[in-house]
Amino acid sequence: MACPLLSARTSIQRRAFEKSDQRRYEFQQRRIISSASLIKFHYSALNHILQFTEMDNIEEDIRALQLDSSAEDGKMVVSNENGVEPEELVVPDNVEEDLRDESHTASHTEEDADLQTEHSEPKAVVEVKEQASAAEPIEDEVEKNKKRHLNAVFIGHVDAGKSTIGGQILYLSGQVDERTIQKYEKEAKDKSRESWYMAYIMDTNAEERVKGITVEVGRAHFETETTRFTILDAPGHKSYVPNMISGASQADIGVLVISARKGEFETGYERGGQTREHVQLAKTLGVSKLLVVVNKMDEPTVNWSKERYDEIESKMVPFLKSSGYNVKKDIQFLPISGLHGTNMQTRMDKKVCPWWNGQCLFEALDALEVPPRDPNGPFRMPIIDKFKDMGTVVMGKVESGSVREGNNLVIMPNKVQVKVLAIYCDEDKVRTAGPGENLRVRLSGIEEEDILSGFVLSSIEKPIPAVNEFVAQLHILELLDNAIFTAGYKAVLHIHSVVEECEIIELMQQIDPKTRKPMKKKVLFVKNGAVVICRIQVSNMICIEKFSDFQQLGRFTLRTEGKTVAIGKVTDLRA
Ligand SMILES: Nc1nc2c(ncn2[C@@H]2O[C@H](COP(=O)(O)OP(=O)(O)OP(=O)(O)O)[C@@H](O)[C@H]2O)c(=O)[nH]1
Ligand SMILES: [Mg+2]
Repeated sequence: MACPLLSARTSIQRRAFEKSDQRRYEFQQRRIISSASLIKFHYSALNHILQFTEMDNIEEDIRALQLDSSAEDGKMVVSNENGVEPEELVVPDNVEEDLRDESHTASHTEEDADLQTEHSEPKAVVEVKEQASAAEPIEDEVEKNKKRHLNAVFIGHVDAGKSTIGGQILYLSGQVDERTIQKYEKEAKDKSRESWYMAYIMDTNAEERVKGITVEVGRAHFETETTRFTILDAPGHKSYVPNMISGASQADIGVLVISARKGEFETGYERGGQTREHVQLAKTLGVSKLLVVVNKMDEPTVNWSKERYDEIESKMVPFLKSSGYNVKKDIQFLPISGLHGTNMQTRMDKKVCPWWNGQCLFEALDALEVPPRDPNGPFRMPIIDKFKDMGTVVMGKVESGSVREGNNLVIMPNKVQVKVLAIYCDEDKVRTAGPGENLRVRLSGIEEEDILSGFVLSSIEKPIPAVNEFVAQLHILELLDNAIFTAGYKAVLHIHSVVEECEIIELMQQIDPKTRKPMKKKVLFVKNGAVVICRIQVSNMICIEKFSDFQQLGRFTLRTEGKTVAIGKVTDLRA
């Protein structure tokens, strides 16, 4: 699989890049910028596996399993006789369904989906301010660890303004110069996409720029007072939901971007809109906090209207609750203009918006609190990609534990012992790194071709379990053509960086939605909305954890023909 991990670089370097081995080159560019880098993922494997078809509506009654933070919502305790731990499920709220505004003003149509999902050409990267390149100095560990690190995924319906906001953040934090902006303005104008110039900072593929749609997850870094952020700019178009899942599965927090423009909020929010689907997937994938950014407040149909802002907030709140978020604790709304950078780095002028007294985006991001991670847990780093560079280099986010240069680790599930030769965090070489960090780790003891994405770099003492069967509690969302869900059902399993075909082997127990207790009678099939405990098999060994042991590596989604059909959590592992 191609691995277009690209570091920010100058145009001269880009030309060199085009002639050289892409991955090797980019890896050598690690010191071009310090805090600024912009990287694009290429998840072509996902796109091979998944056939993108119409993304039909996902019913609003999805209730992510174990949506534990929705404290205001009712909860149900589910126990069963199969040794599965008692679990909590959220009782669905009634979600308002009155939004059926057909005035679809979004500028993208179905035809826009004809983008090829696989790009031979990797995402090019913005030319950001060049900084002196040092010869791989080892960062001072104390310096490096002073600020916490958070992965923030930008989600929301197509055209909501995610890439524009991402680009604006890089611009405001001084990582993109005026000259580059002017160049993008001209390029966007030439493509008759004048207003897209800010999004070009994140959307770096030619196809993306022509169509004005993000396809691959864009990645960039910036810092606030207290935090180093990695931005994961997810695509909003329904055809690229698998890429969004990959981005969200690496995230700690989410920025849900909603367009306030007349008709655009409505289109995203209605059934089948990605505002809904992204929220539901984000919760399932472990994104515990959401900043809901009401964007395009400058737009003439909005003009910083308090009524419009309040309308969006009042419609989103019940939906967010029903998706499992505790609106008081986990959700924060704020109005911005991504295009103009208003209320982003600094609070906005009262002249612009007299009624807003709250925080700006950077402040809100800074203040977000996420549960502390355990740096002393067993080491777990799901591998999202790999390449050769003076050894074998694997990329991924550390989900648990810490790693140090010289450590001996094991790659699971193939149980190959490896030694850590070097660790790169963002663009810097470091001696040690902890949970939450996005790393590239150079290893000896294994060949690149013996590693697949989805494998896990793991501690030797406590390696991650490898199984080809597990028991899971599943919530069926919406099956294709209202099909029934029974033993023999096949789907694509997404769990951390694993994408694997799977089959339901046995339905073990159904959970009664009324009593919220396991039903006594044998279950042969279930329909939409059911909660069921079942055995799932995959043909290749995969590395997963029980949800009760490790949430991030134990929650998953099932997709069929490009549509999310179920979400679940692993309750038991079978050898
Ligand atoms: N007026 C106005 N337009 C905006 C604002 N933010 C984004 N836009 C416009 O909305 C359009 C889509 O912006 P993008 O940033 O590409 O949207 P996106 O959410 O990244 O879209 P996908 O990646 O395809 O899902 C562009 O024309 C932007 O200029 C804003 O704050 N105000
Ligand atoms: Mg985008």
